[in-house]
Amino acid sequence: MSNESEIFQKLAQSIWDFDPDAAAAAAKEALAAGIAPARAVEEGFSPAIRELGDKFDRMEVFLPELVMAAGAMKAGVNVFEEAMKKAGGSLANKGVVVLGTVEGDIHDIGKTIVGAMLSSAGYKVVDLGVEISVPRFLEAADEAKADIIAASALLSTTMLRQKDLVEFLTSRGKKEKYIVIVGGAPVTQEWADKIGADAYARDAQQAIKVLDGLMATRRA
Ligand code: B1M
Repeated sequence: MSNESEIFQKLAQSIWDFDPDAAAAAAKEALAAGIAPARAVEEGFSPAIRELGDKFDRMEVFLPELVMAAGAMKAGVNVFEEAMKKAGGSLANKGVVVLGTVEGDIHDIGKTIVGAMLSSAGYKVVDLGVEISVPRFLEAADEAKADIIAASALLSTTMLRQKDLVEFLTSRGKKEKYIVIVGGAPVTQEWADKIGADAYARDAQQAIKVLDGLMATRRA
């Protein structure tokens, strides 16, 4: 069996090769080697896709390559998602999360990882998908009797929808009813504070930590 650094290398290489089968195989190898999905994503897949994102920025690769790389990453993330769902199935329900990527934004890989990690940590996650309008977040949260609304944004333009979400909840008198957490590559703690969100997380692991803390306070 390969050692950890060889597995991280295989995870990254599958993204650079735009190869979904290799990504799924490397993800299975990581699980079999006992590497936590969060580490495999953060140290294997993510640096490779971010490097491609930087090359895209410098016009060294173009949208088709980014789409193919994302396809490979999604195949690998699906393997982790399944494993994490199984792990979370037997845990106590820590709370209900309604999760989505905001309107105008189709980036869903990070959002899916956050959802899978929250499930594996014992939250019930209702993943609405991408391009979720502000009213839809609230409608789904009311329907699911959610505790938490989680909004992901990957574009500096669509971050503004997170602000709209908080304003909408306030205008409907629902701001205190839900914990609002925001995240995504351009999002910062400063931004979360500025728009009045209850929480910010830079990655899935931190989302669990922050939400565990807020839920404990809420239930105390
Ligand atoms: Co897009 N894209 N993209 N893209 N893309 C970025 C975001 C970009 C930074 C690339 C670049 O130029 N360097 C840039 C945004 C620039 C900006 O706004 N400042 C960009 C652009 C410009 C675009 C398009 C506009 C390109 C075009 O069409 N000309 C277009 C937008 C389409 C749209 O949404 N309307 C576009 C399209 C695409 C693809 C379809 C090709 C593909 C997405 C496929 C998919 O998701 N199904 C794609 C990809 C893959 C990327 C990059 C390369 C990688 C994103 C990713 O999956 N990262 C990205 C570059 C980058 O981010 N550096 C880029 C891996 C993932 C695990 O990390 O998503 O950050 P991330 O999630 C993390 C954390 O952020 C956090 O936890 C996750 C796990 O650790 N997190 C949360 C995420 N959500 C959270 C929510 C939380 C808490 C934490 O609580 C609610």
